Amino acid sequence: MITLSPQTSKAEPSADQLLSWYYQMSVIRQFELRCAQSYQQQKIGGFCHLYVGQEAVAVGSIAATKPEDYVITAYRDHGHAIARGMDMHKLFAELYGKATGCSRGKGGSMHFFDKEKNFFGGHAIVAGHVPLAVGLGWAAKYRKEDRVTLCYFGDGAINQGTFHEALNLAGLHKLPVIFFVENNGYGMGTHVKRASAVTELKLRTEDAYGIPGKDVDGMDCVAMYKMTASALDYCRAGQGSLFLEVKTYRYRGHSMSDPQKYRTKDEVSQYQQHDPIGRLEKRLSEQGVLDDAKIQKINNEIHEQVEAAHQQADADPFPTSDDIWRDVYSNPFGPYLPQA
Ligand SMILES: Cc1ncc(C[n+]2csc(CCOP(=O)(O)OP(=O)(O)O)c2C)c(N)n1
Ligand SMILES: [Mg+2]
Repeated sequence: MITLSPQTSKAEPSADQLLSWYYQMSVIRQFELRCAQSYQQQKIGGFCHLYVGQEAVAVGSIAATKPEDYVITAYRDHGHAIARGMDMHKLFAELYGKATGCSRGKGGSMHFFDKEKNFFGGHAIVAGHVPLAVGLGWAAKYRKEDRVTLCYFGDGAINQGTFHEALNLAGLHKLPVIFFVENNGYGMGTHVKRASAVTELKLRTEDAYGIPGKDVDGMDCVAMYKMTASALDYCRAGQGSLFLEVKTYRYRGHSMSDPQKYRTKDEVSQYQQHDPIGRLEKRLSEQGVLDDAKIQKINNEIHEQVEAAHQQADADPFPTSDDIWRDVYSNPFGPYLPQA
């Protein structure tokens, strides 16, 4: 029986914390809207999956981490990267294929990466990174380091074989990993009900792998923060892994070319009534922390930052043809490898 209660584990966040989360979610929203524009202007090549609507998931959960904790996610990775504190200029540069990009322009939208921030990507293959998260968890436990791995993936990932193999190992070895399934209702255009035999996703790991599951409102960054803080305590106490079903929703298409015939506009607008940014804006306005003028000022400031980062990236150079041979292999754990 685990004690994991988002209500009781942590003190209420302060007004400053809430304001900072409001700010971060708004940065992600504006970054994504600029991406949509840049994509239409053909500045971004390849796939591009926007995080609009899901901002509270990354912001609330990552706010509860320590810098030493590891973060790893799938291809819808812009929000997690920003919440982890990655530099927007380097992100735009990566999207535009520039040499100054966080992955030197060779990864693109789905492969953001920042070793300094312990952000381990950005992975394009559905559920392909879940075993990597287990590897990160194993490394932390083996080296007796106080690090928890936060691993994010979509509802489409949990029917993949790799997911089940990885969770079995995490459960068996009681690894310090929090698995977040960002259940936004759809894998591309297929509703969860048409893809999963058991649609209450939080139930799927306890009996199978000994990993308790909980659900959390992913449209509420405070709920995300509290649940994650509780889960981090659980992992840091050596109790093993947790599986969190995050109820969320994406407002935009799956990727940039999605006619969205699988859902109605009405469905989208119903979820938008619970918009994570709007909800927090209301709460902070009721507390007297925000008013119309402050909201306008914050949004203008963010707009300027996003535009400056985009313009800088736009003016940056592309990699040279010689760069194609660089960074093909790397050894990120150099000092830890056994000595010959
Ligand atoms: C192994 C694998 N199969 C298929 C794809 C194609 N694909 C890309 S995204 C996606 C849907 C995944 O949906 P979900 O996990 O719910 O994530 P979301 O897009 O909702 O964030 C699919 C099938 C892929 N990238 N990798
Ligand atoms: Mg999904």
